[in-house]
Amino acid sequence: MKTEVLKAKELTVTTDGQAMIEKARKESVELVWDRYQTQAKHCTFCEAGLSCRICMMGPCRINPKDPQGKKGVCGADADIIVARNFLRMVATGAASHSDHGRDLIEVLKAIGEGKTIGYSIREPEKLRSLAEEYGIEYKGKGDLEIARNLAHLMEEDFGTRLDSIKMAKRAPVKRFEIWKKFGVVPRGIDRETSESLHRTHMGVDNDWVSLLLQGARNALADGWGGSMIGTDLSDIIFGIPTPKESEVNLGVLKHDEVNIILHGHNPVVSEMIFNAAQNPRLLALAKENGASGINLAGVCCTGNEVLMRKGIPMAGNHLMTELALVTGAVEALIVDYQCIMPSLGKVAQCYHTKMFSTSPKAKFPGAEHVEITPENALEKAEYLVETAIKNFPNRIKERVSIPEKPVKQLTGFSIEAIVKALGGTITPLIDVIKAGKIRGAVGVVGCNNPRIKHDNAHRIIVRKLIANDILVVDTGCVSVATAKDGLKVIDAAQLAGIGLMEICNALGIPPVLHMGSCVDNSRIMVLASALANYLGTDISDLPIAASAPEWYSEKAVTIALYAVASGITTFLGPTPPVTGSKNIVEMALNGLENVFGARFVVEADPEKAADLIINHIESKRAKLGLDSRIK
Ligand code: BF8
Ligand code: SF4
Repeated sequence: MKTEVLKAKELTVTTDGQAMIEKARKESVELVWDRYQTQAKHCTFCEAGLSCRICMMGPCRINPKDPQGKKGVCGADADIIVARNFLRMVATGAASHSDHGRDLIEVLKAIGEGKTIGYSIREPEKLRSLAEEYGIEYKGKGDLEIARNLAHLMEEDFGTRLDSIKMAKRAPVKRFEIWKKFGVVPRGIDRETSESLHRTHMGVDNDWVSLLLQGARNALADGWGGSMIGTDLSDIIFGIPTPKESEVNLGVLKHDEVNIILHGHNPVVSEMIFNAAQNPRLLALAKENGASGINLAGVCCTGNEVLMRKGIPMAGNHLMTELALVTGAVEALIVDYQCIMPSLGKVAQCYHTKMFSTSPKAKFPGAEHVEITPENALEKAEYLVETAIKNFPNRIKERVSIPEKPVKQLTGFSIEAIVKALGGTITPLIDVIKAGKIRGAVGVVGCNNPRIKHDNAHRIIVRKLIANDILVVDTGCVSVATAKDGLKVIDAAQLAGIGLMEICNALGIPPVLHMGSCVDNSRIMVLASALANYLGTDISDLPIAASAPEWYSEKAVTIALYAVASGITTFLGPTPPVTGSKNIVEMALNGLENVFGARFVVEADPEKAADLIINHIESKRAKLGLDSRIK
């Protein structure tokens, strides 16, 4: 099929991205946008959520307006089909984050049992505070014993037979009561995902409301369970992030060093690569091979994890992953799991780049598989770094192009770091919100999507929010977009409204605070709970919102749903595949307000979306009796 070649400027707003798209075109390297174009017109049934391939009486696709064809073979109508499809998306997203959390429990357990030399307990105080939360008698016990006990109880959280997973109790009392009232308190983390799959088998749950409520429970099991465990254990094992300077964009790659890109989501592998890259033997080997050093750079959420804790520079986000290899300057791409396009092995083969997969759960065409476990991690990490070094002489100098200079960024704003910047309590943050200097806060989160001009919506929305005195916290791929736009330096306060500018300058923080990877959206939940508890209210009363302007992933669906179920109204760019059910659309856009005190808003135009978010924040302020700019 012949397709129109779109100009690089129409595909991405980033200049490093544009340069590499043009280079890829010249070198005949196929990219995500090329494949997107060859997809022809999207199936309207699938886009509306009206196609079902759950069983082999089908597959079915239905048209609710057609009197002959408005039901599937089993009799499922639009509401049932859309709700089942949606619930399966939520379950997949929850499974992804939660399985990531489980891998960290396994590392914690291996530390406790003395089975690993690479990993250790970096934050004993946080370990003890988690132990206390889980009811472990920790006094007089050593770190390793506490680690074993905590790992065991967290494993229980995945399959618990209790009424609630442990960390759901972190929510404000009023919120927990709402969850109880609607029967969505998450029980076991795996149990909810498993039950969602059960309910969506043909002939099980055929009530769209009931299916959606299970979606909320499954999503909450992720946000207040699997993801939260992932975040807290990463902090305990690898350190609580603290503010640190770093850099971003493809300019972080170096002409004279061995460049290794870390991609995926779980810091378990990348932290070991970091350790291996400090090894004097390997540094000497790099010199022997003509390189002046070993340069690690991250992409996507693994990138966020090592950026937050180690200050490792960030090469790019989801749609920049192929382009990072197009520089021709990457010796090794080391991946764990999630959001790793299966095209990457092919792109790597267009250059000298070697791609390595490391998780038994995630293998890729064109990649060498080097399985990393808690027991062998350091040794295998050293092998990977060594292989990358030995690949340096294979770099084809004439094909190397590293576009532009990197942009500076200040990163590492864990809750602990934010509280510290505030002087030890959240009181000053509450005070400036009450005084109206900061109008509220918005978590801008999520992905890139080739359906939308890369990073364009992120930039427009975030710039407009800060200009209107709204503090932005970001995670995931958005955080790369805002950093590249220069919004994560203290000087960016100049782009903020007068009130936010004053606060940023006084505290020495940027107007956009990086809170980490996508599992770290759990940090936003904990912060929102702390604010609500301080005010003796519920999360849904706060002048806050969430926004996912360019989302693509099932994980983003789960995050958006747990945000709404936690009381945070969420603004989406791309429309989820639910438009085939009028009932579900009505529920998502309005009805949920009566259930969770929050709802979804869908607005593809970033300017309009920003206005809607600002209006939402101001109306929440008015309801709290604070001054409001609503006209
Ligand atoms: O988990 S933001 S594209 S990399 S899904 Fe993926 Fe989306 Fe990026 Fe991180 Ni989150
Ligand atoms: Fe068709 Fe029903 Fe089977 Fe879905 S579950 S494929 S609607 S028969």
